[in-house]
Amino acid sequence: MNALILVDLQNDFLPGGALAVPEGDAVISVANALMPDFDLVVATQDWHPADHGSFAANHPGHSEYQQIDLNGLPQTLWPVHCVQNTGGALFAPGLNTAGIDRVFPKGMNPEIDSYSGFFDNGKRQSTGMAEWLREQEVETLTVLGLATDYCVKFTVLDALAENFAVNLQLEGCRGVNLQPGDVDAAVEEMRAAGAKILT
Ligand code: VGL
Ligand code: ZN
Repeated sequence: MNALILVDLQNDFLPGGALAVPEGDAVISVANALMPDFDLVVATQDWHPADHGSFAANHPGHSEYQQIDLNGLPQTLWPVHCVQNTGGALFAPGLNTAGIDRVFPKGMNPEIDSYSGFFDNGKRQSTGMAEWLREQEVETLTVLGLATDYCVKFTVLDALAENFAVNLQLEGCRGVNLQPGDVDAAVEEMRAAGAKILT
């Protein structure tokens, strides 16, 4: 079985959103076009409580995009984004959500961030996605979404560590590039870890 993994195709990551990824809207049509080619389509959804520790607003004296230590892990402080039950957390309006078989929310624990769709950043808790994919007898994952240098990267690296074969659909990805070159470095890291890069 082949599964398509759609990473965080949510309003806050699109132009005009709270944590807009440049050209993030360009990947929606890529996602819609690929869905019919897969046995299963899975979406991850960044789904934070308002008091989440990754939000700069919850750390007085700190600013957005600063790095801090959050309960023992390095944490980039982000603008408030993808708060549960707000419009910014909804899937992109153009996304064919009827084609999605299963959604895995992540980032609900205010004490720790969760870039990957599989585990939190400390690999302490599983979302259940790996177990579910194995139950469906999925062996190969094709991953696309936002953002290449954060949630896509960590989802791909965890998928490889969980022994799935992974294709990265680059045309369906856009990144943040907080530092110039971050996206290229992320793609190289995924390739070196065993992902097949599709362009
Ligand atoms: C993401 C930063 C914070 C992502 C999520 O989807 O890549 N990035 N939360
Ligand atoms: Zn987030």
